[in-house]
Amino acid sequence: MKVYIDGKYFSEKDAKISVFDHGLLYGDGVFEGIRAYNGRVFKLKEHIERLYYSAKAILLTIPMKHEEITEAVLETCRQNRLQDAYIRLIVTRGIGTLGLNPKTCKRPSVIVIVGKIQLYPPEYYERGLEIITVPTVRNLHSALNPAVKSLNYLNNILAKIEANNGGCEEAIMLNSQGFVSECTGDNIFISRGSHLATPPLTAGALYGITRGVVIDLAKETGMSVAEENLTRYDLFNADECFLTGTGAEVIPVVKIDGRAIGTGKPGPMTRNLVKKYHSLTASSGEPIYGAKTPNVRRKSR
Ligand code: PXG
Repeated sequence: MKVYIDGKYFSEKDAKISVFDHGLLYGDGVFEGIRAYNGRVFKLKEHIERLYYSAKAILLTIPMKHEEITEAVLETCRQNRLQDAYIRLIVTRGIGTLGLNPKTCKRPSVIVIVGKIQLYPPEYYERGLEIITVPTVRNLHSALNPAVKSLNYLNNILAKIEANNGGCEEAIMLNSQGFVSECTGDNIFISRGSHLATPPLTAGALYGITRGVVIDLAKETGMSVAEENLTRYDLFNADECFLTGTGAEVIPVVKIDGRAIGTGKPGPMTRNLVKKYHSLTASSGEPIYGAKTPNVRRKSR
């Protein structure tokens, strides 16, 4: 695999960043996890916009225009002849001194790594996930706002370790008020009848791209959708529960903290959204290899 670093391509062996980069020294930087399906990058514009919003929040000036970053992502896919991929786009604060002041960092580095996707095993989609609430509380927005997709993921990593210690793949994180925020790398939804609910961003959720897509898809099916503060009690008594994320897509949850959710099996509403999400990823996105979609033809007129 070839890796993009600041305008050049390197082999995996030679793709290296300085030990003085504040991305390493302090987790000072931002990133995106993006996917390509069938030769098209799904929701690329949305991911790049979120990258710039994250960067703005931490006063990091990305040294490239939106279009240049878009092209770097597409060209890295081309260089690696990929049709389906997981794309990690990273902007680090850059090389500085050992002190934490970012003023010493001359220029942020832009990195694009592409790879094969690590999915949950297919049986989890069939049977559903069993997850638990963990003790590590989601970062306060007054400290490090969870809306910033920063390189500092220790909050989520600690929760993930606690989930693994409890024999689970994912963890539900609560905020300091005890409301549900999200999972370590996924947003969470519950349904009751034809109503779908997910925590608001103010509860400590990331503005998930998949979350946004699923909200739109659910509305199309005639469901009412609301961003609501949710408690564990609300989760336990939901008809259905599922998680959303670029990696996981839409995955059913069938047990939370030992309580079966609904029938204890993936429900019809979740299955329907999984199907609709798959058909959207298969039929839309930014073409990697040229103007083959109606979307691009429209632009060139
Ligand atoms: N919440 C958090 C904390 C995330 O990191 C999501 C929600 C879902 O957002 P999107 O935009 O992807 O729908 C994420 C993103 C991984 C991995 O390797 C997953 C994410 C981030 C980093 C790594 O599984 N999910």
